[in-house]
Amino acid sequence: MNSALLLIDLQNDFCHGGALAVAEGDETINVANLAIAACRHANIPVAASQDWHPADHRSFAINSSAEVGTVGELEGLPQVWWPVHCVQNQPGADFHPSLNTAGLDYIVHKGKDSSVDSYSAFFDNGKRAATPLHDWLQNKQVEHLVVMGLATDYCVKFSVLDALELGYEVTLISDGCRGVNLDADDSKKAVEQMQLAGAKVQSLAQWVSNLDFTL
Ligand code: VGL
Ligand code: ZN
Repeated sequence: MNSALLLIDLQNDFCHGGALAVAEGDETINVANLAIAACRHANIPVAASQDWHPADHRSFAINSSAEVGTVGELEGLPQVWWPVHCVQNQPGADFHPSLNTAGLDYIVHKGKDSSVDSYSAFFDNGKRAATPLHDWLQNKQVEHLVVMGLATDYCVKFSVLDALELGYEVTLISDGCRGVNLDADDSKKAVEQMQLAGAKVQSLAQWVSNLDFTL
């Protein structure tokens, strides 16, 4: 079965000093670089998503006259109001400087429509539009996705649930994820939800040990 690695939103704004910094977010970068190296050896394609918002995105609290961290509604969908983050072509939207971007085969941008948030790398939150990611993976006859990144309780969770719904087998690399945790146990619950939906949860070392080569 063909696998692909999917790295979710390893961007400055979700890392230390960023606009929507996730605790220990930077610690995912080494895990990602090890995963990329393993994939290069095993001929496994690597895709990465970038949260890629226009400056007028309405998930930004300031654009919706709302308070950061509270929940409201956007075009009929529940919406957490976020600080301004990952604005297209701004430094906050760049990949973390330590990420081995030369090892990426494909980049998918999401969250470009101002009127709807897009946690998943496959669809916006209303499932109104799809990104090109599924087509790219199908083209490569990928059936198994290995997923890690930021944030566990938002973009990783929604990407994994959509991938399972689309029929992929999914392995979540647990040590390659960190969460926002608006509530303290959000990430724990997210992992349980992904597992219940059918995702396999492994550490990077566990996953790599089952590839037929040594790093
Ligand atoms: C994300 C909140 C808002 C994420 C993106 O990458 O998990 N979270 N936008
Ligand atoms: Zn966002």
